[in-house]
Order: sequence, then C-alpha cells, then structure tokens
Amino acid sequence: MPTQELPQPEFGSDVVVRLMRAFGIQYAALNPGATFRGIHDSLVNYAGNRDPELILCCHEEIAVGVAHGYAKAAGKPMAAIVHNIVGLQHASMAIFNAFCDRAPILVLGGTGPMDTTRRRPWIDWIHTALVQGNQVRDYVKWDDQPASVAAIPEAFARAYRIAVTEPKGPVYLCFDAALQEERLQRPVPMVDPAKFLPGSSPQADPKALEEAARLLCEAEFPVIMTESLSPSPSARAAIRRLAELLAAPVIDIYDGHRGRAGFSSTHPLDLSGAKREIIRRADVILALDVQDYLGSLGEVDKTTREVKPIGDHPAKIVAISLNDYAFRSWAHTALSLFPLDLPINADTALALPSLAALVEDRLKKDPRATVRQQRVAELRSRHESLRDGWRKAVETQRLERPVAYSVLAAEVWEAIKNEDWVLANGHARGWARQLWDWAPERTMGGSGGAGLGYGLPASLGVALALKGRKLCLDLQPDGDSLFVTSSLYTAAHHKLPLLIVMCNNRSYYNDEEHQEVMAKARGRSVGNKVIGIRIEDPAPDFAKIAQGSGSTRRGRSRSPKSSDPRWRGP
Ligand SMILES: Cc1ncc(C[n+]2csc(CCOP(=O)(O)OP(=O)(O)O)c2C)c(N)n1
Ligand SMILES: [Mg+2]
Repeated sequence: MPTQELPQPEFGSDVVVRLMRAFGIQYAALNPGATFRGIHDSLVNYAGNRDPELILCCHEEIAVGVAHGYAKAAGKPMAAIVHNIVGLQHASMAIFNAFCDRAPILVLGGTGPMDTTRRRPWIDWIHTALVQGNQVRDYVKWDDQPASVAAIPEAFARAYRIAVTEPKGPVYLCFDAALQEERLQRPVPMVDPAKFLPGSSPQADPKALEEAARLLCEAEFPVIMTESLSPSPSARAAIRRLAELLAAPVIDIYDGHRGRAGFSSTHPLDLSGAKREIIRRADVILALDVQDYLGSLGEVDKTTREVKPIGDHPAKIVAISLNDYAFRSWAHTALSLFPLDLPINADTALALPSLAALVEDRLKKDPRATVRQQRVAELRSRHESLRDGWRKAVETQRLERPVAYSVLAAEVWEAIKNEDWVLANGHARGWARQLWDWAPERTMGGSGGAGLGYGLPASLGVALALKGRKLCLDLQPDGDSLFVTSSLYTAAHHKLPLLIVMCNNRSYYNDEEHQEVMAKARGRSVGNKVIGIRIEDPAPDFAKIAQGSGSTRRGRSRSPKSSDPRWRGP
C-alpha cells in the first residue's frame, strides 16, 4: 500500500492527503487559497508533493479543465482544489462542462471555519457559505462537507466511488478550514480503498438483448449510430464486430464537437459523412450511447430553429445507454425526450459484446449472406468516394486565404501521421476526422457542456496524463483559448509536452454565422455581423502570448507547407 510510506496523520488535513494517496490520486491542480492552507501544507510537507503532485494554475476554471482532460486520457480522476466561494465560482463553468461530459473529477475546496468564533474578521466571513456545495450542487453528482475529522474518510470514499461509477461525473467535497488545521487527539480510522470500489456496471436485460438481435438481423438496412460510445476497449471492439457481422453502416455523430469518438474514420463501414442518405434508408437503427437523438436524427433550420426528421418513414430505434441514470433538473442536460422502440439501460461496454455474440449466432442460420456481402461492397465504395471527395476538396481549397480548415487539417496530418499522436482537443471544423486516420483511442472528445475555455486546460490534462508518451496535439480555436490563456503558463511551468496549433480565424466565428442568419431573416445589414465578434484591431499575437508565458514559439503560418519546419514536431 503506498500509504504505508506516509507517517501517521497529525492534523485533519493530513487525513485528507493520506486518502488522496490511498485512492491513487496522482495530481492536484490548484490556485492557492487560505481556506485550504491546511491541505496545501499537508500536500507539500506531509506527502512531499508526490502522489499527488501539485499543478499550479492561474484560474480555477483551468484547474478543473486540466482535471477534465486528465480524466479522459488517464481513465481515472485527479483532484482540482478550489478556494472557498470565490475559487468555486471561477471553477463552476468547467465543472458544468465535466458534468455534461460525464468526466470524473474530485473537486475539493475549503470553507469557514464554520465555527464563527474561530473566524478572522471580514475575509473568513464573506468567503464562507451555508452550504458551499449549493453553488455547484446542480451539476455535480454529489457533494458533501464532513463535520468532523473522523467523518472525512467515509465522505472521501463515497465521493470517489460516486465519481467513478457509470455514468461518471465530478463530485465536490468541502473541508472546513478549522477541521483541516485541527491537531488529532487520537488516530482516525482510515478506509481501505479496495473495499470501496465502484460496483460493476449494469448489464442489459437478456430478453431485451435477444429482441435487439432479432430486430437487427431481420432488418433490411440496419444502421449503427453512436455519439459518446463507452471508451472501453470492449465497446470499441464490439461496435466494429457488430457492424461487420450485420454489414451495417456506422454513423459516428462525434466529429469533434460534442460527445466522444466511437468508430474509426478509415473503417470501410464508416459512413458518418453520409448521415442523411444512410438514415433515410435505415429500417432499424441501433443507437449506442446517443444523447442527442433529435439532433442526430433531425435537421435544424438555423433561422426558425425548427427541427425536421431525416426521412419520411422513421426507422425502429434500439437504444443502449445509461442516459436514464444521469438526470438532473437544473439544466436540460438530458436533452429532448425522444420516442424509442427498444430502450435498453446498460453499459455498452458489457451490452455490446453480448449483443454481438447473439447476432453472430442468429446470422449463422440466416440465408442472406450474399445480400450482406453486396451491401458491404456498396458501402465500402461509398466510404471511399467520400474520403476521395474530401481529399480533392483540400486541393481545390489549397490556395484560399485565409487558410481553409481543410488545408490546415491536411497539413497538420502530414506533420503528425508517422507519430504516435493523440488529439487532445479540436477538430478543424470536422476536417480532422475526414482527412486523418481518426481512431477513437486517439481522440479525447469535446467539452460536453459547450462552455468556452475548455480546449487549452483540457489539453494540458491530456498531456499530463500521457507525459510525453504520445504526441499530444490541440487544434485550438482562438476565441476559446482567450478565456484561459494563462494555461500556457501552467504548460511551461510544468513542462507539459503539447503541440498547440492555433486555428486563428480572428473571430468568435460561430456567432458570425448566427448574426448573419438574424440580419438576413430581418432584412437588415449582413455586413454588421462582425461587430462585437471579430477578434482583430488589434489581432492578438498568439505566438507572442505563448512565448511570454514561457512556451516554445513555433511561429505563424499564413501559407502552410508541410516542408516548413515550423509545422514539424512538438
Ligand atoms: C462561456 C461561453 N461564452 C460564450 C459562448 C457562445 N459561443 C459559442 S461558440 C462561440 C465562438 C467561439 O469562437 P472560437 O473559439 O474562436 O471558435 P470559432 O467559432 O471561431 O471556430 C461563442 C462565443 C459559449 N459557448 N460559452
Ligand atoms: Mg475563432
């Protein structure tokens, strides 16, 4: 047990840090604050700044964002420690993103002292809430504020277990400053982490799986759709197996925006780029870890917000997910309620391999093997024509200025394709998926909550988890980065190896499109769409910002060529 290396705790905060070590927390990102000065002292002087090691961040939103990226790359939580009311308020945006993205994080904080007789004037009063967890309770899975040092181990073990139980998510634990600083009168019984592991995930109802297998095998044109497929190797292998058994096209909704990649873009059955035509032909859709059914199966009119279903004859939908275990009332993070023909509550990591086995069994007796072979040939050729089309688009757009996203993605690919790369953040407007050998294990997914300020911190978290074992890449939009530019300081200070390619369109461009739609719909001046949106006059010099924060500056490129050394290496 690694905790045996630590001496017996002397103070309340030593107990907290001993628990962090026992539960395998390797890093704690923070911006310092007096409400957790006890924990801070225990981290550096009791545990020697090792397991966990402190990661200094210049904003609590960054601390939580780092933990968010880390959780996805490492597959386990780290801690983000945020100062009482004020740090928690700064952290709240990033906590919301992690909640929507179902990423486990231990958000720890200090408060009080709750005993008013022990408070310093002014600051301890204005920075103490009753109860501090209220601030984020609506978008964490659980929060607690133990009232004695003896109560800390149970609270910690419960928080950890809730965070890592599917569907995962952030938890918030608040420690009274007085408890942290309390000298222990007697030993505090610790918990054995091995006895508080999360329960195994729910498997699907066998009858429902049998029915799903029947529907899929009897379908004329079965389609598999996924949006945030479980990152477990078993789910990723099973989706491939199922697609190949059924000769079913796969539509992966994730192209870098929302969700998490579940299917490789180079697999011949990947038809994500032909969503419309494939869904129109589907008679049965197997939806795997899909959250946004309405967006996935419909098309939105940007002006009226009206959503129309794709196709006139809706397909039967078999849905497997843990969505119904991830409800909260505050924001509609569960998205629209959608009619499903066979909803199955289960972890796809367990349900998919079982479903694949049932399908394989049934197909042994199915005489339509030739039909499936023909379908595979047809789908493969469509897949190839889509990939060809995208590659040709790069050539036609090569001379465009400013540099087209397709060209940016193509040039970055030329530079990294022989590396062991991981895309920590970004998508270059979907072009990375279309042009790269894009595989789920190489992409870390989006923010989840669409709250800007995610990309840089999350990429640092990925780099922290992978620590130079892979080339970490961030295709970073400019506007998103400006919320959290001081992340670059943390990157430099902790020597986190990360290649940031700034996708600098000098604009909060997404909103240019909205303002254009508005102006057109109202017959007003479209030319004004840039006011309050373009990031120019002056345009920030990101290379200088990076250099000033201690990062290595690679320079700026207006006409990228892969032979240009500035595009090579981290
Ligand atoms: C915290 C926050 N503020 C504002 C928005 C609204 N918003 C959505 S996308 C966007 C523009 C993002 O600009 P950038 O990151 O540069 O990406 P681009 O659209 O230019 O590719 C804005 C302002 C948001 N989603 N989150
Ligand atoms: Mg932009």
